[in-house]
Amino acid sequence: MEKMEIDDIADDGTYNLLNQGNIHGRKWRHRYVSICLGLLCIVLLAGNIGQLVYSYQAKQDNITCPASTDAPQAAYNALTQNQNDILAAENRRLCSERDALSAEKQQFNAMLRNLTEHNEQLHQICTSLRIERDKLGFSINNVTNKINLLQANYSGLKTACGHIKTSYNELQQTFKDLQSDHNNLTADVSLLNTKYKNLQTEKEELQTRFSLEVKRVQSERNCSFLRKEKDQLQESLQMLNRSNIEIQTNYSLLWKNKELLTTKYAELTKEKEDLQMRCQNLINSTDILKTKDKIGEIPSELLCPTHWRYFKTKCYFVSTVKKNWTESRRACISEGADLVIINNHEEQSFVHGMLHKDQNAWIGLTDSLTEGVWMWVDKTPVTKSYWLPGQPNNYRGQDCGEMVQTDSGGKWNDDGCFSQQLWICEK
Ligand SMILES: [Ca+2]
Ligand SMILES: [Ca+2]
Ligand SMILES: [Ca+2]
Repeated sequence: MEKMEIDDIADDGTYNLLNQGNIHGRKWRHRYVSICLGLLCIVLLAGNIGQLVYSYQAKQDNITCPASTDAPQAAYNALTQNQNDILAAENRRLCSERDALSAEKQQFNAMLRNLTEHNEQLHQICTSLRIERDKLGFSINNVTNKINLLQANYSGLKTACGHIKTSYNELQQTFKDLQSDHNNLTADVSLLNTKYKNLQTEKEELQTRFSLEVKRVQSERNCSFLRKEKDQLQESLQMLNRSNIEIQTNYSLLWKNKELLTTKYAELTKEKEDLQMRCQNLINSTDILKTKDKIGEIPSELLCPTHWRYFKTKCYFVSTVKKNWTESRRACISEGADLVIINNHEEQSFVHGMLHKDQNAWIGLTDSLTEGVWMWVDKTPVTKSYWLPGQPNNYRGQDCGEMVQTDSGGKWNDDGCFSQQLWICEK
């Protein structure tokens, strides 16, 4: 469209210029032809006038010639007069026509001068127009070059426009693809959100399961620990059973020895009584009392080992380290003693008094052989007990006795045999 418009403008401009030149040329040609025709008419008219003038002079010459007779002469004269009148009239008419033609000639001459001047002006105008035409031709060339350049630019722009249209179509296609991708992605996002929520729910369920699993593992660990403790207890039980068998064997032997000794003791007692009876008569009762007083003054350090305390013919020891009941008893046996056996209230008070505040200690008391049947380590049953209220309760299988400090004095409690405690030996 732009090219067409430019072409139209260029063509119109050129066309107008050419048309204007043609119009001016035609007008000038018409004028030249009119002028020539006017001049030709003037020349013809001048010729006619000259002929008429010549004819008139010839007639004048003929009129002046003398006549020989009167009638014809009169008729001739009349006719001549008539003709002279006609000629005079004609002469006047021709003179007037001549004057008119002269005036017209002058007018034509004036017009010719004017036309000449106008012609010169027109020449000048034509020259200036030629110059302008050349300028316009140069301008037209420039414009043509510009038009060509613009056409080239237009072609380039058209090509670029085509590329842009192609790119636009491609971009539109890309946009459609992107829109489609966007829709797909939106659908994917919705799907992922749903999956995320499902995963959150699964995560919470797994966390719950994990907590339960952790608790289960902890329980298994506790069970494992308890199994180990149970195994240790079983081993200890087996060891105790073996010890029990050995002790029972020893007990049987000792029982036999005891019976023998009891028999011997009875015999010796009888001998002693006899001897006492004999001595009673022989020894002064005062000397006997003095001897007894001296024995009572003997310090306990001389009667018992170091760190042991003497009480009513027995030595007692409180450990400074802690062991379980079996190892505590083994330590006592290694010292030629055993865990303390409390035979009466005085001994209970004494043993309790050996402990400091907040101290507990193993004593020779157990129901490991028969649950609920408490016996001393020498297999003798418990006749007088000092249990805490509510004890023994066999909590988690407690089978070993301990001395416990309370505000109301020493009391007994059953505890787990593998607890680490101080211990009290007696020998
Ligand atoms: Ca005792
Ligand atoms: Ca028990
Ligand atoms: Ca208890």
